Amino acid sequence: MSEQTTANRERRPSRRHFLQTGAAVAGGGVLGATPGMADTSNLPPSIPEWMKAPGAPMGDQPYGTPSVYEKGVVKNISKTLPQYISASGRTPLQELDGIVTPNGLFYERHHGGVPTIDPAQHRLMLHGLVDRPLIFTMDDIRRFPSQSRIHFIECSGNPVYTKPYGKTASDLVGLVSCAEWTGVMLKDVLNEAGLQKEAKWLVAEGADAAAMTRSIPIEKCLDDAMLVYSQNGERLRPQQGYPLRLLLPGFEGNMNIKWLRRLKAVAEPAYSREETSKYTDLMPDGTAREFTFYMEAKSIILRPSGGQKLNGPGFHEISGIARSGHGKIKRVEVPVDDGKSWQAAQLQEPVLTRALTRFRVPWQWDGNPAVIQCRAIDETDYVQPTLAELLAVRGVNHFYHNNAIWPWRIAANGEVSNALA
Ligand SMILES: Nc1nc2c(c(=O)[nH]1)N[C@H]1C(S)=C(S)[C@@H](COP(=O)(O)O)O[C@H]1N2
Ligand SMILES: [Mo]
Repeated sequence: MSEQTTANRERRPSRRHFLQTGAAVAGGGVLGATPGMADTSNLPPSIPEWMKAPGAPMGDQPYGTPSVYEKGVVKNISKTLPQYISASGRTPLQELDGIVTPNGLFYERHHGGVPTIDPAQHRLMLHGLVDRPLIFTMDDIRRFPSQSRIHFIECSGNPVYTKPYGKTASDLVGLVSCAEWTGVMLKDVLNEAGLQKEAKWLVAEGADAAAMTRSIPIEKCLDDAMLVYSQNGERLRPQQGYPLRLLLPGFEGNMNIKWLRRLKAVAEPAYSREETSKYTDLMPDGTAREFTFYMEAKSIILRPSGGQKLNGPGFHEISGIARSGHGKIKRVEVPVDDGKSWQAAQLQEPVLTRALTRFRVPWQWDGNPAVIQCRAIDETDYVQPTLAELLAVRGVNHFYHNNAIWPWRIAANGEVSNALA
């Protein structure tokens, strides 16, 4: 936190101050009184302290930050990985609303750290089976017609099958985020170079120390693949691939090459490390499933979810997110009648292709221990499976591509925990 924001915070009365002042007030019938908050001087009918003097001057924060009361809403960063070799930071999904992930909370996954790239010195090289090999500056890229589209990106290890599963939704499936991306259609750039008919794949390479390299089928490159330079209206964050990233809507996160420096048109895939030793799945018959491009339909309840606590029986809204690499979400369902049938949740508009979709279900909790869960159905009519169903097909050596239904257990005291942990 900068010195300016620290100073700014100290000018304001802290929340802890309120929480520490004196004994709990009896909330009885006082509209708006917060249980446990002794100081009621800022509550109706009083004029709150923050109305009695002008607020902080605007110049303090030329780039805004969230309220000081929201400073706990941050990325969930793994302490166990060697950060400069392999690092991940998860989106605090259960703290967010809607479908767009704020840029500061977009999940991160790096294999060689985050490079600091001067956009003036960055180039994209396009070569191989093309009529005219080309090298583009960032200005050259920005001269192509632009497009803005909302899409999710998700790591295919979200969650992996083998690790102990986390406590919160973020621990479990925080390696997914969604943004409005702006850039250019890859097909327009390929047309400029003149793709030869033998070109069946593009090998994409990142300008990080990992030189992340993946082979992309040409059909995807000529469909909705983009070269993006902006994320939710501003330039990409360094963590998301500044100044240029390959966006492959619906494909596993790993193929969305960040810090994109090279595209080579080829006849055969490169069989790089990331598509052989990694990001393939060992099947029960001993063969490895390779090139699992699309992320299958998936959903998770975020409210209530692991680590949260219901403050008593009665009405609670169940809310969560769903997505499918194959297109739009058609339905999200929650079980009713003790699991004998499923009921459709309300989908929040807009329901976009290969984007997060928010769903809601009104729910009455009777105060007894309960299990809540949801399943997504996409426009191809694929139904999100249970973990048992997935394991039956894929065996115990599978690692990536886990899109199982994830139930939460609610205890009689309202505490929510991971029902499969
Ligand atoms: N150049 C490069 N691109 C990369 C990676 C990387 O380490 N280097 N990580 C990949 C992986 S495994 C994922 S899941 C996504 C993560 O994107 P994000 O950090 O913007 O969330 O980027 C992919 N692209
Ligand atoms: Mo990933």
